[in-house]
Amino acid sequence: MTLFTLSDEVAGAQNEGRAVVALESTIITHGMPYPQNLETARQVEDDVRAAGAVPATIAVIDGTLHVGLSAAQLDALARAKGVAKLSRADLPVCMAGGGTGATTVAATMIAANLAGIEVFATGGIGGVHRGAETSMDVSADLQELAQTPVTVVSAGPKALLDIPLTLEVLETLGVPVIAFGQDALPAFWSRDGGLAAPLRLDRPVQLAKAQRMRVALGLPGGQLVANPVPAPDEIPREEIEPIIARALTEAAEQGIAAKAVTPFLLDRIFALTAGRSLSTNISLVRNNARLAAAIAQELVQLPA
Ligand code: PSU
Repeated sequence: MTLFTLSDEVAGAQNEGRAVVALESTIITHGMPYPQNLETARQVEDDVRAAGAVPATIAVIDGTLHVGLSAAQLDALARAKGVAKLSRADLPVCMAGGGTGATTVAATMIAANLAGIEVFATGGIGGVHRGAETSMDVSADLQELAQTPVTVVSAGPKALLDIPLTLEVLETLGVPVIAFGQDALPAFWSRDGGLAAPLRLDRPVQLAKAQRMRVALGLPGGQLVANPVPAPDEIPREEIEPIIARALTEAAEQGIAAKAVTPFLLDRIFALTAGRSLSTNISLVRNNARLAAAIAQELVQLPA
């Protein structure tokens, strides 16, 4: 059974032993409004190419798991309404039923690993939501990091989560959380989330070697890289925190639950910051794509 389809560009890169970076699609369908979602998706792919690697945006279209989308497929996905959000549990059901869906961090890691892609760039990962002690809302992204050997380059856990609890769960699961180039753990829109990062590395080659060592030791799972958003584009923690608090109150009042929480909060924070949160989100995703491309280039030079 053919499980996935490679785009020509990705297939060509793999044949030639060139660096490939996986990209997710939930950020396109649920993380940003149209048309900025499409512009960003194209821009991020171009950033990966400009940094010397090949982008593989991942999504399920009419039941087929695509690793690398054509320009027309990317366009259609960005314009589509009501696209499913696929995590580990939903991916096989969507594919078996011939459906269309965007992949979250968890599902993108699964697809990347199947296709032999070791590094993946996103914005922020899902984690332990605030109030999880009663809602039990913990993203499947955390479990995936514990079992699938892909390096995920993020700007840290999304600031709307309970970051201390997210770190605790990642520690329990044995997932390395590595700040890139600084001691503080970045938190998505802010360079300093107010906590020290458990680990720090300063060069892409160190990140590439750390993942290979993990595999060599027989340890399952990947690693989470937390790459701070470029300073000119950040929203400092003191500024974003009251806005997050307000969006969370609105979500609770309106009974928003489960998979709808993150898209609802991102949308409200966009409105409450008059669009600034989106500019920051775009900047950090592009920054992560560039770092992921640098790691991918180191990986192709390391012995397998
Ligand atoms: N990064 C962003 N925007 C997003 C996401 C990541 O900048 O929308 C998506 C990712 O796909 C991640 C998902 O897996 O949000 C987490 O959703 P949840 O909190 O429902 O697990």
